[in-house]
Amino acid sequence: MAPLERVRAGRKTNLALLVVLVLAIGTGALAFAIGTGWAWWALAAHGAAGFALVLLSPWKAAISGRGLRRERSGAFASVALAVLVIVAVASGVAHSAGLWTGTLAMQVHVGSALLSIPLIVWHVVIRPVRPRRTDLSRRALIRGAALAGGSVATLGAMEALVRMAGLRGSDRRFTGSYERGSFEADEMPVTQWLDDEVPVIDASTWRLDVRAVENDGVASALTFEELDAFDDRVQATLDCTGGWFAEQIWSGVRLDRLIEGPDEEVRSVLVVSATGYARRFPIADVHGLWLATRVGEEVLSPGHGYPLRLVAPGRRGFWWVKWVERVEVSSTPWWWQSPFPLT
Ligand SMILES: Nc1nc2c(c(=O)[nH]1)N[C@H]1C(S)=C(S)[C@@H](COP(=O)(O)O)O[C@H]1N2
Ligand SMILES: [Mo]
Repeated sequence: MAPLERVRAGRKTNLALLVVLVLAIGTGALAFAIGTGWAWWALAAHGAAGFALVLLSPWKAAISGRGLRRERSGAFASVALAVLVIVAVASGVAHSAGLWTGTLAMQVHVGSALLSIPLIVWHVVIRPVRPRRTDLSRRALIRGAALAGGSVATLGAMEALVRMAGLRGSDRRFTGSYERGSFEADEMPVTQWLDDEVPVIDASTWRLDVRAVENDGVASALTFEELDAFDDRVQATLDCTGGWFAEQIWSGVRLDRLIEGPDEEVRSVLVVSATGYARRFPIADVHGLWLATRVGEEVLSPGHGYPLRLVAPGRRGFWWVKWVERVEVSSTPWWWQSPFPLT
């Protein structure tokens, strides 16, 4: 290739890489956010984006090799970015194939991806890829389609290989999670989103603070015995973004029994843990949320949320607030919160 053509080909590869990286991170976040069957589509797109990175890597390696030989500034950060992307893709493939199924695999996968974000931004700032109108030319679009097709085909080939080799990867839920401890709560992992510690709570003095009317200073306080007496049951799957799931029979009280006929101003219900961890839900969801005192007939263990935890069927694990001490209705819309918890 003539030098000028090489530069052009390099520019297109870089642009494609940037688009694919944004897609990979976006679909990954989406797969975490969705707890229903739709998660499968996000996960499939995520897998395809990962393989698109692999397919583009020989071209990128050639471009980077030329760049590194010129010893431009920022080489260290560029290499760090490359390493992070390789770690993210490798851990993702290892987890989905079933070669590395622990929560550590997902922590490494997500951790490296998150660390790569500031480096991607930095890389785009100091080596900008300027899009041109020809980037949307027929030829470019055909190449893009070829890359997408190749990525989906590679993903399909990997799935087939995993099945043929009898690896655990073929035995996953639509979210990509592996089964652990269904109907055996003791076998189910204890997981915290980030840095919460299991609190020691004395249920005899503990009260659930219910604020069923907005700005109601006079809250009702329910004891453990009162809540445990309801015995509303639900069979539901706790599916942690750390990559495991467990189905259990939970019992406690359905939330609409504590919050009945909320007025029109009320838009959401906030569920708050003794640790400060909290999630906000659309008010209509109270008919499908449970505050559980028990799992599989047994009182919850401290790690699993004793004395009271939220059960939120169809939502990923981070919505299932443990050690609940307050539920509060409010006129704030449910989406007025960070999409993922920050503690
Ligand atoms: N208070 C509090 N509740 C929490 C968390 C947390 O960090 N703090 N982690 C959530 C996450 S990410 C998951 S997957 C489930 C795990 O529940 P388990 O430990 O009972 O398996 O609890 C959820 N509830
Ligand atoms: Mo989780």
